[in-house]
Amino acid sequence: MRTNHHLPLHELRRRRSRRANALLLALGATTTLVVAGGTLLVSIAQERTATEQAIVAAQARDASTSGAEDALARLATDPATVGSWQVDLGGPLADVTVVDWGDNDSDDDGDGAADEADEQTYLSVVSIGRANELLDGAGFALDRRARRASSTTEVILQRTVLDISANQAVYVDDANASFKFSGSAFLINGNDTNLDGSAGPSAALPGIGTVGNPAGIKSQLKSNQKDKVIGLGGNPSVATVTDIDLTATMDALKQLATVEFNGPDDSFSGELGDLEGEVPVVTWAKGNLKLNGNTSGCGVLIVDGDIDFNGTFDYAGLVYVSGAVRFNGGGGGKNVRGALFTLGAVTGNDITINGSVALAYSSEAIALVNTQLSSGVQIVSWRRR
Ligand SMILES: [Ca+2]
Ligand SMILES: [Ca+2]
Repeated sequence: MRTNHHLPLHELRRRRSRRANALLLALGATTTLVVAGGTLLVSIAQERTATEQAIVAAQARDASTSGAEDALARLATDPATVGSWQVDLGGPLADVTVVDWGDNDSDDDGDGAADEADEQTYLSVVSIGRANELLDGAGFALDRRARRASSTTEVILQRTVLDISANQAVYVDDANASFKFSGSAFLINGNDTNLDGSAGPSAALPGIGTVGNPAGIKSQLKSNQKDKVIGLGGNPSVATVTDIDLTATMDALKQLATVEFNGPDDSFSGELGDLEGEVPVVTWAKGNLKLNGNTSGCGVLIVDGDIDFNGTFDYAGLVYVSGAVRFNGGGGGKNVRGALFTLGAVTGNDITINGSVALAYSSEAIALVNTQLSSGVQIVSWRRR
């Protein structure tokens, strides 16, 4: 029987060494397992931290957006809204501040001057959303919560400032415009007329105004029609007025449209704004428009094409037409208080006036439109960080 005692010394050492190595290997495996388990736990914890942080960051962003939306809602109700307030979103909070650039002693557009004319129509909203943050009594953040986040939304707004004026009751962009005046039941009136038909406070304007020599338009009125165009300068009241960039004016007003017809040919009867309640709207027809039946309204009516007034029409405000204007006979009276502007038709008569048509300059109607439609704000920019 062979025992270790019979082994040479060097062989004995070699065997012991091999056993020790095996033991070390076993120990090493255990250590690796322990380390791997530890890494896994740390990794899970880190992942949870990241998830929680992402949730909190998202809550802060949502809060900052909600705060800005709250400011817009308040401005829609009361355009004079300024100041600071807090919106509580059931945990997350938003600190909202609305500043009127025209009135804050600050050079908000960075042009070197504070509160100058350029800044007068602008507002800014800053909404700082915070999630999981403790605040002290003075509103300062306390550094106690493990995870917290804040996010800022900045919105720049511009007030709508509408300053439409009229220099006549009916403006024709072309002194060579062809009219078709039928009968003598119409009245184009440059004398200021209130909505109730009484005399208004402003000075009389021409009934028809055009760019260039008005003789061509005057000559199209028969003798029994000359006193159907009244206002500044006697009968017929047709005069040269300041050239208007009608296309640019119409393009600017289209931005405010809340009622749209998509063209190329639309028909409508009903209300375009609330005439009775004096609530104006901007209507934009992107093609030809036929108004049939009973139509009434208040505001601005823009037509990129020809307009046919077929039924009864009762309107306070401004009518802009890029094509022909046809007040067709029959179907009841057509009544516009405010002003009417046309570029003229591509072919055929530019303006047809047939039947009971009353077109009167009305400073009251124009002021109503300017005031009521100037109360809105438009978003110039919106960013969140
Ligand atoms: Ca300012
Ligand atoms: Ca400035």
